[in-house]
Amino acid sequence: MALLTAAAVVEHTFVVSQMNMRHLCRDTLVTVVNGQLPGPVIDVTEGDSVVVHVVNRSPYSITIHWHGVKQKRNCWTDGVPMITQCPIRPGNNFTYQFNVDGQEGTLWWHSHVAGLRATLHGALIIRPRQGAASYPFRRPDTEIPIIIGEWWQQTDLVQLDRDLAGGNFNYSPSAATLNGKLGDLHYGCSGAMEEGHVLEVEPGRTYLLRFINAVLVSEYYIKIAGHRFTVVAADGNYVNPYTTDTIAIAPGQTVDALVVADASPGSYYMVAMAAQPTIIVPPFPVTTTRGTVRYRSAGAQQQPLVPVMPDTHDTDTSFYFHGNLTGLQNRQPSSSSVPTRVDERLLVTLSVGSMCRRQGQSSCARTNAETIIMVNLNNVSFQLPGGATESLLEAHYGRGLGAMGLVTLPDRPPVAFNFTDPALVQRGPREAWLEPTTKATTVRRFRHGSVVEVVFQNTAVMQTDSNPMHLHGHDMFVLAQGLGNYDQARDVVRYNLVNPPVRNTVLVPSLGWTAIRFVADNPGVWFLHCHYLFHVSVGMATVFIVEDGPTVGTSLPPPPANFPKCDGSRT
Ligand SMILES: *[C@@H]1O[C@H](CO)[C@@H](O)[C@H](O)[C@H]1NC(C)=O
Ligand SMILES: *[C@@H]1O[C@H](CO)[C@@H](O)[C@H](O)[C@H]1NC(C)=O
Ligand SMILES: *[C@@H]1O[C@H](CO)[C@@H](O)[C@H](O)[C@H]1NC(C)=O
Ligand SMILES: *[C@@H]1O[C@H](CO)[C@@H](O)[C@H](O)[C@H]1NC(C)=O
Ligand SMILES: [Cu+2]
Repeated sequence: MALLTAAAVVEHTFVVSQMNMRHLCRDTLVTVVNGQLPGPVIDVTEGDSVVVHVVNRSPYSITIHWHGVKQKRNCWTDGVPMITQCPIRPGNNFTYQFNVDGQEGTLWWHSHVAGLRATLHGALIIRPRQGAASYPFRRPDTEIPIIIGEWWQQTDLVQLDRDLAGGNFNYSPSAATLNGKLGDLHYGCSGAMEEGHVLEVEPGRTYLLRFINAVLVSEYYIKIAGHRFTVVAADGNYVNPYTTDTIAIAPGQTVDALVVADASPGSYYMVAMAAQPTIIVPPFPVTTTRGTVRYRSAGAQQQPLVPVMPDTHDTDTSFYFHGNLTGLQNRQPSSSSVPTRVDERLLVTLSVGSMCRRQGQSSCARTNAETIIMVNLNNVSFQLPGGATESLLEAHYGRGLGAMGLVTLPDRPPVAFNFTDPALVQRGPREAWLEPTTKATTVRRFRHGSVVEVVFQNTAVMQTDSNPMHLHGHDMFVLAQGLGNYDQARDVVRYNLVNPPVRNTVLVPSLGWTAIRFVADNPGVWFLHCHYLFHVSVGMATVFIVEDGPTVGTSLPPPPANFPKCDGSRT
């Protein structure tokens, strides 16, 4: 025993409270951890245990989700309200305790309650146990997390979620941010520009930038004038080095990239710009933020060089960025090859439909006053079980899920239509032509150890959105992506079964599809959802239940002490 390197226990206290922050010359009440935005960085080494005491001094019930942490046999600390736990009520506290075994790279943490993750988030960095010299790429001189965020001053972010669920989509962020800074494209008070994020560099040095997209609503493109990125990891999994001048990153995703300070000493803007689908309903402002990469030796007065950004509606840049990533084999701490046997195959459409506003009414006038727009998976829009007194996970582990009124997620769309036919993207009175959809608490059960293949198929119903789909508790092999309708006979030969990238959030391209595989070997109740708030709030989600295996070591242990109790209210 004494020969083993002792793994550390890394302990944090997160006090969640509200405070005023001033941007765009206006005070806005925000909910933050320890008075910081972004919140504290959790910096650990592979194999460590993490203990976070969350003390809730905000007026909201909250949970914290450790995004990308696999939580092996520890679904209890996954932090999804009413799915894995009852939320922590105002004035209460709960201690999350988990290990980071077999994972390295950039992950993050965020609140999983409504829109609060816009301000309740931070980086979670897992370093290799053998130190930075063991990175499978040139050792960086400096490492910097860079969180792309959004500044919302229009609304209470919990109310925003209720408004979305009620059919009011007329909200948008006021600005984008880099590490909480809006940058000099925005005015603060008395004509002064907002402060931007500054990265000071020394000529010739190498920087590892750990990008995290923590926004609620958009993919982003990132560029630094005069510099190139070498992408070395994504979602906490190494990739074969890929050199590009533009990074594409969707909400929920992380990208680690090396930047060498090899330009002539000066100042260069780092720009993050929202990438939008070609047709977006309702229209949405493009948020752009910029910071500066400044060489220490350069004169301070110099006007920074501006990068040429892709067009906002250029979806190809995102498609090619994702298509060019390949996984670095034999390096993940728990490296595994793609399973070739498939036990379960699902084709899941990500689409839009409508429902009568009045509960229980099956038909109604197709007008905004009477119908409401919902998004769905295979034509079922997800809702949490009503009036539950415990989370799905507690019910699953305890008295069973029988009373929860669950419905099985269909394995295929009920109606095969020409999913990506652009004729389905219509303008005008939207409700009038949307097909009805239904709401239910959908789940799909998997036997322990099953190999699951899911093809996510976007549709052209109403819009041309991409969808970043995030699976909790498991990483996914991203086998292939394509445009148009998925066709198994044609597309299966394009699968990368050799070195696919491994991610926890896969981007399903605009008017296209993405095929993934994962091994359902982590017992528990795992949320699968789109990472756009405007989609997850109106039903683009489901739950994957992974059953216990045959042994104690493959089963979920009992819940931790002091697990929060429900008070009957939703959140
Ligand atoms: C956490 O809650 C317990 C039980 O209510 C209480 O005794 C304790 O003081 C609280 N801790 C903090 C740091 O608020
Ligand atoms: C990789 O990127 C290049 C340049 O953008 C593009 O032409 C190519 O099709 C991409 N490859 C894949 C497999 O997406
Ligand atoms: C689907 O729609 C596209 C675009 O209109 C069309 O080119 C294609 O032939 C259609 N496919 C089928 C199977 O009808
Ligand atoms: C979705 O389900 C509703 C209600 O069962 C049905 O009327 C509608 O035609 C379905 N639409 C699609 C695209 O499957
Ligand atoms: Cu979505």
